[in-house]
Amino acid sequence: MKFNTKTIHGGQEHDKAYGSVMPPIYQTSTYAQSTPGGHKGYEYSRTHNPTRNALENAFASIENGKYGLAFGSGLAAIDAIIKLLKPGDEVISTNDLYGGTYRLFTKVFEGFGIKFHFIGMENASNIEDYVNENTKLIWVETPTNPMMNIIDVKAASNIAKRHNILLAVDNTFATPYLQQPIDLGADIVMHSATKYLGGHSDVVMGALVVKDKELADKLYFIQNASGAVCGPQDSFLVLRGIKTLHIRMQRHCENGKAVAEYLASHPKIAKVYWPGFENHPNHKIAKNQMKDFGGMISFTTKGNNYNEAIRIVENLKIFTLAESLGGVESLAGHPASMTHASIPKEEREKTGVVDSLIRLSVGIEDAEDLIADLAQAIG
Ligand code: P1T
Repeated sequence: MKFNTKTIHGGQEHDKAYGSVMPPIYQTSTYAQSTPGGHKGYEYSRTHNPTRNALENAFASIENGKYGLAFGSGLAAIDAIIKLLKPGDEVISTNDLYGGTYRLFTKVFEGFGIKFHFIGMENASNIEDYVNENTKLIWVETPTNPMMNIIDVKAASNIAKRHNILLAVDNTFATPYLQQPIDLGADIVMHSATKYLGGHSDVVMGALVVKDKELADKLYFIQNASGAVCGPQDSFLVLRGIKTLHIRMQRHCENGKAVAEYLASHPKIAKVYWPGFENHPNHKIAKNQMKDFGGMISFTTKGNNYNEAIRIVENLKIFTLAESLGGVESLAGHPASMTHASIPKEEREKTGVVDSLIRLSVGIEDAEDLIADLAQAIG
């Protein structure tokens, strides 16, 4: 099955009871048993739920993995991965990443004795310098949030395999429409399904996909033991969202290109961060590992100050000033005070998250309207 067909049919079967084309929303916490242990495969909805399982099978299919797991948020999915580790273990992570991920790593898991190295991975060979006998996980986000750095997943995977370390890739910005990290050698693919997979800004959810049975069993154990699962209604919504992922992403990419090019030509704009530009430092790697360049863009103005950035995001009318991304509607954010506020100023400024940075999630409206909105807001 090719990708577009998988978004609609991957891992799906018609409901056995009445043939319903979409799985029913099994809004139940528990399942009748005829005798203790005598059940039809479902005991309790933290462990399994048929609607969630249908979604988990879809996750596995679109990411070319074998096993999918759905969680109550993207961070809950990341939390499950880090719970594979023990005190004393070390993680090598990208230094530019979602602020909430950084907060989870530093404010929660460092307290449990796990050590994190945040490093620039634009040159993936840098990873090797931080590997030691305690290194158990490499954490890659690509494109990174919000600087749109591109990390070579295959190169990271070669290092991981050489040292017997797990490689996890946060594929939230790219989605499997653009890149499939398991095919590039990743062990775990993670998503904030809140974003493009759901696609309609109406659900908070996380996803993991793996290929290896032993790793899947460990993660299923954590999913059930820690219990950060999503409900059946949300599972249904994300399953519905995935069915249009390919056509939404195609438009996100087209509009992203139009907006990025407009911003790059604007006399008041200083820098535009988008991997589709030939002068993006890792454009070649992006071209190799991604099918297109997506609809996420960050930029700074020549004025280079906080007040100007705030004025622009407040003036936007079609773009909504909001956290999150990946929905059909265009959103704008100010990372320094919103999504990345939990990263200390000195740390975030090192990676480029300065006070004048604005991040756009370009939606699937008419590009002309989006450009006109930016034009009036920038002034
Ligand atoms: O919000 P949640 O579903 O828990 O997912 C966290 C997360 C993980 N990884 C990446 C790359 C993300 O962008 C996010 C969430 N990000 C936002 C809310 C944001 O506006 O950037």
